[in-house]
Amino acid sequence: MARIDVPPEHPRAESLRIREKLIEHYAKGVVVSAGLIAHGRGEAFDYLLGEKTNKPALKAIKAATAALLTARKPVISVNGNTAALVPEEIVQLAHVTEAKVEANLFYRSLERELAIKELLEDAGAQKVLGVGEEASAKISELSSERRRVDPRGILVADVVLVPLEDGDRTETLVKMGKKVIAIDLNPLSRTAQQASITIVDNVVRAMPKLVNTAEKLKKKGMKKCKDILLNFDNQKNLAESLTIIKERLSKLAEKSEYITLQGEKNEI
Ligand code: PTJ
Repeated sequence: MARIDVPPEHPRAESLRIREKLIEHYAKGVVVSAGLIAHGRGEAFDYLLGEKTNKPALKAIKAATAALLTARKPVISVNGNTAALVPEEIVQLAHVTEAKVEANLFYRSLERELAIKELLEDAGAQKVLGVGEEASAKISELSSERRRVDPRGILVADVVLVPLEDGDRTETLVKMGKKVIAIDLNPLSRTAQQASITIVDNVVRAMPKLVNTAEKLKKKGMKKCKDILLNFDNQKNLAESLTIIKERLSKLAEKSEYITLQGEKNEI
């Protein structure tokens, strides 16, 4: 497979490094080809959002950590793209919030589950649920392979974090009475619309911030977490993400210039 060394001075070095990581994990059997397509879709929305964690995403990150910290049985659901991009942060977040980690794949195969398990264990995970026969429970309302879950994990969870998800499962988990936290760059996706808390941000930026916020919030106690949750409105927050895109595009159209991440201004 043709590979490139990303020159550090390349204006899109970070974006290229992320792509390379996904391609590398595609070759290892962790990421599926549809995962590469999904990433391209995410990148397009990231451009529209200005490739940074915006205010509504920060609000959702706070609410998400509050939900994880107050949960009785929190679970972080891991798919191929997430395992490839943020394995260490998954383990760190699970540690701070005392959440379980479960592999749950749309394109399910034992080989992929084992590859993801190994990747997460190399990153420090003690236990990865949902692998092979351990995913012995079924969510009957779901038709995709995601219906197979671990009876110690997603099945009994009260809060589930689902980065890069498809809409069906989010809807079903919410119907089952679970609080679903989504990380999705597309504020219009069914997942984003159906989740209880939607973080409209790139998983590579959102996950380290979730870890950091959880560490800080944990010290402030349960009352603070509950107040944050009471004051969070997901639909309002999603509308704010859309407004950010709208206003950003209007400004760019007016000025005919592209404002880069570093705040430099380049003529288009
Ligand atoms: O590993 P598997 O088998 O479980 O499959 C994983 C994929 C991602 C292929 C599967 O869940 C899928 O097909 O997802 P969708 O329906 O393509 O949705 C993925 C969503 O994630 C889209 O709304 C993308 O905009 C969004 N997305 C892509 N990359 C990122 C992202 N959101 C946050 N951070 C990203 N890096």
